Amino acid sequence: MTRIDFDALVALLRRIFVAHGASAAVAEILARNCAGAERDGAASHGLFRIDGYVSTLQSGWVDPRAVPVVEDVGAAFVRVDAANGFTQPALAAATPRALAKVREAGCCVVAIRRSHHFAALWPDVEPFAEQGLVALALVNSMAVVVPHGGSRPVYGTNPMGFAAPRADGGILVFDQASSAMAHGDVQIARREGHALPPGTGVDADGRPTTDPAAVLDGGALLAFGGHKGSGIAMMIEIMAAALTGGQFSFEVDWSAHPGAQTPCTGQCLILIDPARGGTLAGFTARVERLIAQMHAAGQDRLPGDRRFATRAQTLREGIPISAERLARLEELALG
Ligand code: NDP
Ligand code: PYC
Repeated sequence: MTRIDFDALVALLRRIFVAHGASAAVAEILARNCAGAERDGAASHGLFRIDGYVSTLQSGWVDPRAVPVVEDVGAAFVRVDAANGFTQPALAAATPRALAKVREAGCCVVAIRRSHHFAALWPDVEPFAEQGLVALALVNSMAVVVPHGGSRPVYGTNPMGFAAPRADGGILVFDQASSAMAHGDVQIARREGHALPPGTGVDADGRPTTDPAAVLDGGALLAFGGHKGSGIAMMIEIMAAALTGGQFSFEVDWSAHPGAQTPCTGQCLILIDPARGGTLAGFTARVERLIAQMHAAGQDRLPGDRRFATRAQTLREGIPISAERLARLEELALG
């Protein structure tokens, strides 16, 4: 194991994306996003994803030079056609308009379609909470999750990311899949030879299994929390696909692009100015009151605590990386 500085990792990843056809602007956004996940110890969406990005870029499934089209469609509604590009550049293109609308209307919906999301969601919501806003992001992915009581996959692993400002200028964030486990973590379990916890997935015959290979090769994941998580996965399909004009997870068909891994679907982002419900200080004081009760009840760890602690440590000491992985990244950067 060696360690790499965050900026050096961003620069290396930027070279990989550019070497595989991305525009400079897209490469910069994806490199920061992926390096940020590795910096935060978010293993399922950090460097582990680079081979998947490269394989997808080589397949011609995504346009890494896409220029998103942002449309102003209402007092508090921005619509974005990501033009078969990645979601994060589309969100970046929509952000100035969305923030102007939040300032005017107190809230804004950003509906992104024809977009590829292959990353964690917290980078999509954290910057807004850092500006004093409440942010909720919903994304659908590819059909690998069986609806409750069903026998074949319909939903994606459909993550949701939520962030809110805190009184000390920090933020409270949670970000999770609506499947019992993120698909990336199932792939990591297979690679590392770990069994899955019971209740994670089923095999090709619909039988419960703890074998990651059985889930990945013809089987499927279950939603977290039985019918309740299944309902949330359904809601996310509606918000991220029906509302935005993106594809449902079950509509993603990459069969003409062998090697493609990034689902082309949609994202719905809802931004709210909490000061409109009173004052920002009043809102954050209420958030702190809730957190104090959670701690008093025995919850030591808040969502986001582990990531923020890892971030602080890796920014100080560098991001751990194996010599083998670093060599692989250097090789990919040559194109
Ligand atoms: P986890 O189950 O690892 O974590 C979910 C949330 O719970 C995090 O905010 C985490 O905080 C928090 N948390 C974890 N353990 C505890 C605990 N003991 N006490 C309190 N809070 C806790 O997330 P998932 O595996 O479900 O998802 C991983 C990532 O995969 C997410 O970033 C998600 O966006 C991404 N994903 C992306 C998809 C896509 O289509 N792009 C699809 C599915 C998932 P902390 O971060 O600090 O650990
Ligand atoms: O980990 O479930 C996942 C996932 C799907 C798309 C990107 N990540």
